[in-house]
Amino acid sequence: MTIVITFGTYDLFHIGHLNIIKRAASLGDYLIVGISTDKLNFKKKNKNPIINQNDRKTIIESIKYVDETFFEESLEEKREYLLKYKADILVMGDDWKGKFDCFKDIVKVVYFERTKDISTTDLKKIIKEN
Ligand code: C2G
Repeated sequence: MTIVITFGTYDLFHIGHLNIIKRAASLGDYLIVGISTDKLNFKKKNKNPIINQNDRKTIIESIKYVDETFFEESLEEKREYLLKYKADILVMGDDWKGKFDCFKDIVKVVYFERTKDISTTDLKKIIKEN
């Protein structure tokens, strides 16, 4: 069985998020998604997500391509998560290109091209302007 793992915040869930989840699932038999906690998100981006971590997790675990989810508490623990969940493939969008190459000793690392013309940041801007 090939286990695929991917990570993200998935705030204001949109088609770019769905596309990468679907593509990640297509690489293996079992897809695990690590959801950034609100605290980790604040650390990464200096702001809180609009949707809280429990709701973001509930949304992700309801997607038919997703088999399991967990909270990603810290970026520094990525190696531990990969080992704990026995991942074979790590998938991320290419905004993270190269950043996870250090895990190539334990998993295959795949960066997919981001879906164009959509992001949580853009959505927030559009909502604000309307
Ligand atoms: N994504 C995408 N296309 C978009 C927007 C996002 O392919 N238009 C991908 C990102 O590249 C990422 C995933 O969707 O792989 C989740 O994106 P974010 O929620 O922005 O994730 P991020 O906050 O970058 O968290 O440990 C890694 C981090 O937790 C990733």
